[in-house]
Amino acid sequence: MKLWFLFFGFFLTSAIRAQPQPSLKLWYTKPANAQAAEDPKNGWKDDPEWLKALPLGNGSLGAMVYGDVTRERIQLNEESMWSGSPDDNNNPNAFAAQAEIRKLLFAGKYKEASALTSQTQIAKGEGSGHGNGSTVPFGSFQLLGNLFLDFPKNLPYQNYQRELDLNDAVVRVSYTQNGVQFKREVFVSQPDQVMVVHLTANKPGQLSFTAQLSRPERFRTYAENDQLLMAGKLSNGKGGDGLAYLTRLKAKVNKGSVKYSEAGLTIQGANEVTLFLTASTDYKLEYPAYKGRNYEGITRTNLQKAMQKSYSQLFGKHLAEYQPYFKRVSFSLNSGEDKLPTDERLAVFKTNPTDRHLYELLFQYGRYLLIASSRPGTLPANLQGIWTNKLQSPWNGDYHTNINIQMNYWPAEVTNLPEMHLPYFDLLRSLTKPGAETAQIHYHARGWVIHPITNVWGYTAPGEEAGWGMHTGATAWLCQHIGEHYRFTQDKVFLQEHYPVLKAATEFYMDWLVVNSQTGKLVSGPAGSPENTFIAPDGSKSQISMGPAHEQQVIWQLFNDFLMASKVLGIQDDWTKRITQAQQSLAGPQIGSDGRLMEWASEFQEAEPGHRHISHLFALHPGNQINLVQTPELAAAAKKSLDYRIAKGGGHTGWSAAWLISQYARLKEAEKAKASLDVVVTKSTSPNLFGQHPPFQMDANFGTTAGIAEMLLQSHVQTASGGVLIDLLPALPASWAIGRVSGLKARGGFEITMNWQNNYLQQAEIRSEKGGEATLQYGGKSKVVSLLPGQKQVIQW
Ligand code: FUC
Repeated sequence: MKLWFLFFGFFLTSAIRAQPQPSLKLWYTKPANAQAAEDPKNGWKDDPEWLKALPLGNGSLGAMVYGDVTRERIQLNEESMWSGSPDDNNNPNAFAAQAEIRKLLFAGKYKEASALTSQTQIAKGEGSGHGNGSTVPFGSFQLLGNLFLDFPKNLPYQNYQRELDLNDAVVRVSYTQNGVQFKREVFVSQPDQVMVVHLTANKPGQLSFTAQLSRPERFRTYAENDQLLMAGKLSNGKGGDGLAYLTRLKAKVNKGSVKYSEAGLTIQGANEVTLFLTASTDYKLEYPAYKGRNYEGITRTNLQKAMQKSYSQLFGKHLAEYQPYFKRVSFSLNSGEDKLPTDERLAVFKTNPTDRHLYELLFQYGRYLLIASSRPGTLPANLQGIWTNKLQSPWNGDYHTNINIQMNYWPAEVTNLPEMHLPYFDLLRSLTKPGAETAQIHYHARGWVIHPITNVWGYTAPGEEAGWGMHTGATAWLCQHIGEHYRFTQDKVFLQEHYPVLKAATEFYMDWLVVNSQTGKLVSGPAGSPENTFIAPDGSKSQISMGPAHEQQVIWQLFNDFLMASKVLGIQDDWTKRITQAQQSLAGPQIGSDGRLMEWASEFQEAEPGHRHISHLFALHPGNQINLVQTPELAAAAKKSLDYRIAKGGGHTGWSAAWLISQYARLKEAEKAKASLDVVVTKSTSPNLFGQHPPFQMDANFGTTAGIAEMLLQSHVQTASGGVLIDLLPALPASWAIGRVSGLKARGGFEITMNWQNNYLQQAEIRSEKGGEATLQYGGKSKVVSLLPGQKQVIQW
């Protein structure tokens, strides 16, 4: 057994022993083919070359850089490029049928109950258009367009390399052609709200090209005041125009000439060129109009201001804003030098999954992508982050609230990016008003409600099909993030501001829950267990029941978090008493006759035993109602459920496999967590390391980063006295024998840095943001640490 050293009273300022930092580049020796045809109308079919292009973003402006030599293509995105418009989807006939549906369900008449639910509970109108909503009011997230740079010389080239460096968020392309070395650097600046493309050559006068802006539909380009503009209006889904957008492009050259015309911007014989691109729409996240941003003025001012700065000034400001976020966390598995291009690495991994560098890279890539798609003040990251090359993105590139948007934000707190979480809360708050209308009309209930999908237009009605559309648990699940943001940051002002959102959610569920007269327990329903189907005793296949485990668990968590928030804010009143009672009366998790955690209130046969959702395991992760310390029997039942799901083919989509990493990590099943991680890498990762459902879906990236963090650090369990229990390296697989991670966050406002050798923790540094006590745990030993604000302590294990 190792010796147990604890140094108290030493507040070391020196960092824990450093290890070489892994290179954090995605790099390739071939371009993505910018000439390949793509199908912008079909989101369900990925375009293979697009999945080789490299993503950049500042939360609102996104770019996919192909790095092709003769024709560069930078595919452009803007976060609010949404077709559609606000719509009334609330169904006034819903409420009248609910009592009857419940009666039928309690009587075991699932067939009749499902039929009546389908008839009466679904959205009015076209809902999401079955995930193809670009031409209906729901709308779709769409590409902004393309910036093409056409170079006249189609000559052979050598020494080609392109890379995305996560350390500075720059895409670099370099090659030699005809004895001249060419370089391109592209980044999207947050402080200057501009995309910058910098082109150089090592001989004078070598840069000549034409730049064009285009889009598959609804655009015109024109030259004005020495700018190239692309403008248009998207479809509002009701036969008219919706959002208006504008893109501006301007060049600065060293020597040579620039000419602007309708056809494009032409550069002749320059030594060095810097292109500046700004873009915006008139979208505003403001119910009920969602319009009114001065997009013309914003794009003009941003462009003018950026043009006044030198390239190095712009780059310096970009770095000064980006790096403090990114560099908060480092992660090394001692992987050695990075000598293999990323796509080749990935190909090797598929047959020999031992490449530790890919884990390092994927972990940091998820953090990078979150910074690039979700900065303070922007819309939150959608199903595709902010990157789509489609007019019709799969599932409309929307916000799915039955796992997907939540998974996007799982890495935010633990990997020390709480600011990137803020757009999620902006969206959440904006949904409470339309959600209150839905609660009133559908359920005659107080508070607010949302179902499994939403968009930028305040969609809160159920889906257009009852099976997947009756996810009344989404409100509670979304609200879990309020509790988590507070637990990690200890930010009371934030908690105060979001308390009304939590409280209104509890009001909804208090009106929605009913007593099951057979058990006396409170149950939710009619409701689905996200998107799973059972075979009812009457032989019918159904998704609707009373009290599915998932709903019971998310409501338990909401009540739990509401009571935690009330306590922190010093609120104890009649309502907190009622919620305390209601939480105790909720039907709780049950173990079936085969030892598995039950997904529905009765032991139904599953129509799809390997279903991708594991909604009934919410309580294990991301919730904390079930855990190894306080509820070991339920945790064992959850493990059986997980193992069974996988044995039957579960975890087959990117996000689903990624969720399993965290689930197994919470069970301290290190090798199984790693096996799920390996599934994500081998089956659900594109050459540019974008996650795959398939098609491309970014939650797998975010879920992977969160899963790796969960393997390294956990803090979801409370000690008997209500304090924070911090588990160090709770699920470290054998092959990760040496490593170091710095800057991870634990609940309670702590920051942790650790290194390990021979699979054994060497040192852990704990730093407290706001002061407090935590119990650290590793290798069967635990130690209580008490720190003042800003204080840190190093512990040798
Ligand atoms: C969820 C999943 C699907 C898909 C969609 C966007 O509802 O069931 O697999 O990821 O969202």
